[in-house]
Amino acid sequence: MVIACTRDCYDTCIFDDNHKPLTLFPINGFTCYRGNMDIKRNSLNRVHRPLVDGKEVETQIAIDEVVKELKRVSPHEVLHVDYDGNQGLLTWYFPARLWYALHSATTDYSICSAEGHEAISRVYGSSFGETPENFSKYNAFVIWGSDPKTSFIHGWKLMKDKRKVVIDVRVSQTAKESDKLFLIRPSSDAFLAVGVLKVLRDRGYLNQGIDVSWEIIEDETGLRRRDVEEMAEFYLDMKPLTLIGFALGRTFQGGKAISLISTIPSVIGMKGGFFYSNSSYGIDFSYLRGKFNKPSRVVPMAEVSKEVEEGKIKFMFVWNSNPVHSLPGSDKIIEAVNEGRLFLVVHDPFMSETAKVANVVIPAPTYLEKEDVVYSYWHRLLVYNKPILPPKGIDEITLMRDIARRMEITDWSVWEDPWVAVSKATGVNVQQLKEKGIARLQDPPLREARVSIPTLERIPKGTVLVFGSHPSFTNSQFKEILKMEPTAFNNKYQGIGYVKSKWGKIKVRFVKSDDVPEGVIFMFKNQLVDLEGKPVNSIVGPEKGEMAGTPLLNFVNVEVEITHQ
Ligand SMILES: Nc1nc2c(c(=O)[nH]1)N[C@H]1C(S)=C(S)[C@@H](COP(=O)(O)OP(=O)(O)OC[C@H]3O[C@@H](n4cnc5c(=O)[nH]c(N)nc54)[C@H](O)[C@@H]3O)O[C@H]1N2
Ligand SMILES: Nc1nc2c(c(=O)[nH]1)N[C@H]1C(S)=C(S)[C@@H](COP(=O)(O)OP(=O)(O)OC[C@H]3O[C@@H](n4cnc5c(=O)[nH]c(N)nc54)[C@H](O)[C@@H]3O)O[C@H]1N2
Ligand code: SF4
Ligand SMILES: [Mo]
Repeated sequence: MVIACTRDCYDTCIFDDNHKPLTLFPINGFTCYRGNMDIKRNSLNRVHRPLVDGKEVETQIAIDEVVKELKRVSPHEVLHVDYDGNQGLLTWYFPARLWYALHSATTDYSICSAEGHEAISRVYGSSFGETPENFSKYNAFVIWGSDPKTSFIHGWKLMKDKRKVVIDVRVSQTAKESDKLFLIRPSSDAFLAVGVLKVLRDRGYLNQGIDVSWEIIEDETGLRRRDVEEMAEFYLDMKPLTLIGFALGRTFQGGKAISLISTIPSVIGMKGGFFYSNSSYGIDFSYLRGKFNKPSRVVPMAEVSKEVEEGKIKFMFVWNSNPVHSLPGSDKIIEAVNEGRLFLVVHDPFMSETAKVANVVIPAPTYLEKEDVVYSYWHRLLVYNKPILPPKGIDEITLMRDIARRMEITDWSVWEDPWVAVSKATGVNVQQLKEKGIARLQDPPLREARVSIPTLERIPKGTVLVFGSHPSFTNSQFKEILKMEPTAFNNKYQGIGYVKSKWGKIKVRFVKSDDVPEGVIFMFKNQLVDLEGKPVNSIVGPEKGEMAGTPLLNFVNVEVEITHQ
């Protein structure tokens, strides 16, 4: 028997029934701090009983409350917010069928990787890149807007002892253990990529006009022409694999940057040569979610809080996500609940920041407590999870069907056998998967790139707040094991004070660090509650990417005010 970690993570570690990581490639017998602490964490900070207005009630009473409120509003005023708290097909995807059958509003699922999927698909027709097996074939890597030493430990392991060049806006852990860092200004990646392509064009690899001058490239990136030439030469000499980080999709002009970066390997004649996320092939997620039932409308994740404030959303059902922590402008969600303008329901195993303010909280089992099928966005192994601990709470599908029954939803998709749905969506024989525990998904055929150089916009000037992963958390998860103060790393200020944007201000501790250049403030994306308990994302606006609407989380223009040392 095996069990896969369901956290939003490249690696999707697979464990045996003693919770030891398998020696199978690419898990290779090791895991992270969170993997090691999972069993301990499982009993901490749990939602033990359903809560209505903070009071413990029987499950049926909580569901009655949900249904009563749901009947009061129109489908277009109902929004389901679900993301990757658990990467199980039966936890995240299949339960969405209720909300599609109800024709409620849906989000655009853009918060994390959507911008890059779209950007690479515009070049290659798909965003699928190199598999872990192929990582091993490369002798050099370009790590662009990514911190794999922190966020992708098994990928990082495969890069060990290889030549590594990093492009980042601060000195990350990855940069410290690589051969070279090109430290650039926030969101200037598209200009750097165009610079590299300009060198390649001058050397005969590309036959296209590029009308961006060296003065502009140097001004925007903060690099010299010679640095850009050095990078192009690294590409030509080493034919590296480019790891394109999700962080880039959350920058200003991030979609264009990712399209351009993904083009470079093909311009120098490589087949493949990049990796972003491999979730785009082999699983029909739309079918699993029941997207054939049309939602009444799609709300960009960047604008959820804005729509809540405008009164367009009156009922929000959250599972597998912690929007008060993770969505832009999320202080508006808290305000609306407190003022009775929004009815908020949260289904979560843990008392998340969103659960703390919700009208109704329903406890969910963790991945250690339920059956599921788990995939990875890096490797191609599909895993059948069998519970290894007794269940707590009510699982997603049972909850969805309980609500469906009371809403008199007869749509077949809600009542389809989930195992039949999994087999249709993956092409995998479920019986065999259950027996063997692991199946391998097919890889898609290689695709040719369509190279085109877009017109770039100059980057608005100012100090920029950017975010990155912390090794001991996954997004908002794991705070029960490790506590950390919200900290703004920067090269000037020390003490307590405010980070201010045009959307508001947050109180944090400032820590001076040589790893962060002037013009940049760096925070871990796992500490998104300020010193006064307010969401850090209060200062993030509704601006979004032009290709897939990903919020510009890594391009928040800010000012600093120190109040005391
Ligand atoms: N330990 C751990 N692992 C995780 C996660 C976690 O929370 N903790 N989260 C998972 C999830 S949800 C995701 S999306 C991935 C994210 O993993 P990554 O793609 O690695 O993204 P981040 O960690 O957000 O940021 C990576 C780097 O991008 C840099 N950066 C920020 N802005 C810019 C820019 O404009 N240009 C360039 N070139 N660099 C920039 C940051 O300084 C940071 O060092 O990791 C996953 N893995
Ligand atoms: N400012 C800023 N904001 C960001 C980012 C940033 O870099 N900066 N990063 C963004 C990124 S990359 C991402 S991916 C998003 C992530 O944003 P979210 O989707 O909000 O991710 P988490 O914070 O991990 O919240 C997941 C929730 O799911 C719950 N959960 C876990 N397992 C289960 C389960 O089996 N069932 C149910 N019902 N619930 C479960 C967890 O307890 C947790 O409360 O945040 C984004 N927000
Ligand atoms: S969080 Fe990532 S590295 Fe850690 S156990 Fe889970 S899949 Fe493995
Ligand atoms: Mo993410």
